[in-house]
Amino acid sequence: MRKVITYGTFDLLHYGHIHLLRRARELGDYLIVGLSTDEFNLIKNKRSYFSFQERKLILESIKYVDHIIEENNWEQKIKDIAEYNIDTLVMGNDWEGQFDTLKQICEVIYLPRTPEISTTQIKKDLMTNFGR
Ligand code: C2G
Repeated sequence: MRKVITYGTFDLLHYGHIHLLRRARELGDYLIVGLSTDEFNLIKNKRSYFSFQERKLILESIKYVDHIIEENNWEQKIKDIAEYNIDTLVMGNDWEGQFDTLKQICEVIYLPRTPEISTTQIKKDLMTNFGR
C-alpha cells in the first residue's frame, strides 16, 4: 500500500484544495493529511476562519482523505513519515524546494497550485462584494 501525506491549514475549503487532495491521493492508495492546529496557524501567521475541529470535520467528509493527524510544528514531518510509513510527501508548488531534505526518506512531489483561487482571495472578494 503506497501511503501519501500532505500538510496544510485547509481553511474555507475550496476547489484548489480539492484538486490538491485528489492528485495527492492518486499518487498512492492512502492519503494522510497533517492538519495545522489553531496554535500552529499562529506560528504560521495564519488566522483561519474555521477552528481545527471544524476544518477537521470538513476534511473528514472528503473522499480523497483517509486519515487526519494534527500538524503542530514544522519539525514533525520526519517523525510522521517514519511513524506512518509514508512513501510520498505531496505539497503545492508554492512550497517548491522547501521540503527537499525529506527526499532522503521519502519521495517529495510538488504539484502545481490551482492558480486563480486562494482563501485570501475568497476573503477579499467577500469584502468587496458583500462587505458593508
Ligand atoms: N493549494 C493549491 N491551490 C490553491 C490553494 C492551495 O494547490 N489554490 C494547496 C497548497 O499548495 C497546499 C494545500 O493546498 O499544498 C493546503 O493549502 P494551505 O491550507 O494554504 O496550506 P499552507 O498554509 O501552505 O500549509 O507544513 C506545511 C504547511 O502546513 C502548509
